Amino acid sequence: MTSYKKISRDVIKKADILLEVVDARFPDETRNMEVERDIVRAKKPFIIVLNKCDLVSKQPLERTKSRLSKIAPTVFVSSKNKSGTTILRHKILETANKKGGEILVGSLGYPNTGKSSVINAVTGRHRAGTSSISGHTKGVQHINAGSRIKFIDTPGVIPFGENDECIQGLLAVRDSTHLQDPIGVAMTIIGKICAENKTVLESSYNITIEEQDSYGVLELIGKQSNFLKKKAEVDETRAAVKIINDWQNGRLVI
Ligand SMILES: Nc1nc2c(ncn2[C@@H]2O[C@H](COP(=O)(O)OP(=O)(O)OP(=O)(O)O)[C@@H](O)[C@H]2O)c(=O)[nH]1
Ligand SMILES: [Mg+2]
Repeated sequence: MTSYKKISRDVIKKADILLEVVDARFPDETRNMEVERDIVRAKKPFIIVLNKCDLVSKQPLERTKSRLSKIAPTVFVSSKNKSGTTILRHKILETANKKGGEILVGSLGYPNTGKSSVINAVTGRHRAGTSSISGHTKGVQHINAGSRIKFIDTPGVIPFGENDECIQGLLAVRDSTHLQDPIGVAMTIIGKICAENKTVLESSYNITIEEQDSYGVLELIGKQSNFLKKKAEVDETRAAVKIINDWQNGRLVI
């Protein structure tokens, strides 16, 4: 068995309840069916934690929450703003459904989704190490959160597939300089934002979006930013890098 599967299955076996920590901006891509299947197979309850909810506005967040609640109890949290943490604490106590004794809570998810930050936010202390550079948590770590709750922090054990460069870009696991196809990643970001609320892009880049597709919007942003190559052609790569950096640094709130 690969080591990630071993860590993940060990944690599932040990824990009374699991948190699947996903990025609230793209929850579907950061959920992992295999992990969810393993949890269900082990007959353990789990909660989907939509973290980084400070980067998503209320309406889409509520929509995602009610959609995912059909799969498992879902809460949204901003570890950054420490919001949603009391609700999560209550949800853990309620979902674990354990009378008395300690509740061991395992946290699982892709690298950089904020697994350690969620634990710190609920604990109220910086006990789990965090970093903007993915792969920060190296081993499994136990953290006491008081009132019966004890967390198991894990490294981002879910591996990316061969074609997951885009998710790695969205999760800031790879920065714009380490992406083979920054234009593709930027177009995905544009597509996601336009599907929810194109005014975010219009006000951030001072543009007006009419009928353009994602590539057209990218060109518009490049033009407006004055990113030009020779013969006054738009430098799409430079525009893509700017958008990816803004997304990765939390400057684009959906
Ligand atoms: N805007 C925002 N950023 C967050 C939030 N939670 C975590 N982050 C950022 O996301 C990055 C990763 O956070 P970590 O808690 O280290 O993530 P992790 O999942 O434990 O990462 P690994 O241990 O490396 O797999 C850091 O730059 C955090 O500051 C949040 O609620 N909002
Ligand atoms: Mg971590």
